[in-house]
Amino acid sequence: MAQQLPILYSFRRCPYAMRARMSIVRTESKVEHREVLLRDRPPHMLEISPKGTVPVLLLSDGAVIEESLEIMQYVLNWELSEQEANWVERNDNEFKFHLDRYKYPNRYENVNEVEQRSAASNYLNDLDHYLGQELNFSIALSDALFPFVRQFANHDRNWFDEQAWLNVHTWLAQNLDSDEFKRCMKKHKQWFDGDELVYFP
Ligand SMILES: N[C@@H](CCC(=O)N[C@@H](CS)C(=O)NCC(=O)O)C(=O)O
Repeated sequence: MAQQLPILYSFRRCPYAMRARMSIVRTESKVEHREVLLRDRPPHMLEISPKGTVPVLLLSDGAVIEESLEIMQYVLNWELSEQEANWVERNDNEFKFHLDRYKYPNRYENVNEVEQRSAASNYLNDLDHYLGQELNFSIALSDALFPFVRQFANHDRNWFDEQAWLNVHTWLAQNLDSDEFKRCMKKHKQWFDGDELVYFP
């Protein structure tokens, strides 16, 4: 039987998976949802995407999209402007690099948590400035970035709240309070082959 809906392999707390799910919520599209635990990834997911990261979207025609940004682009039919591409690039590389080291300094050698937080803050200073002046900040770009800023904020919420990033605070709060984000964060049980189909959102 032909596969009816695209299948999304996802992990609730993964910021890359969140951005992909946000694009699905925004467009009112629907997928078959398979919740993955990273330590116990389903063989079928590894078969279609051996690199083993989430999210992965398997389309009805058998095509596999295994990069979160490409899933967003596909779902939203989104062509990034040069400026948008620059922000995603900074987020996924520079900011994510420092975010990981800020959250888990013990996983790396010679890493100081406070230095990493300060390096990550360069990005947030610039983002705050950009949010303050850029009226054309697209929802797509916003969704591509905020799950990562959420992670940073949650690591030490008191410290984050004390920082003078007024635009970032407002922007993040609006996203976290949104109905779309609540739908995006719907809880699912770990998926096993043979389970009854589960849909998202
Ligand atoms: N470049 C990938 C990165 C995805 C990614 O690293 N996801 C994490 C979870 S948040 C993961 O699957 N990690 C497992 C691993 O790296 O083996 C994307 O944008 O989709």
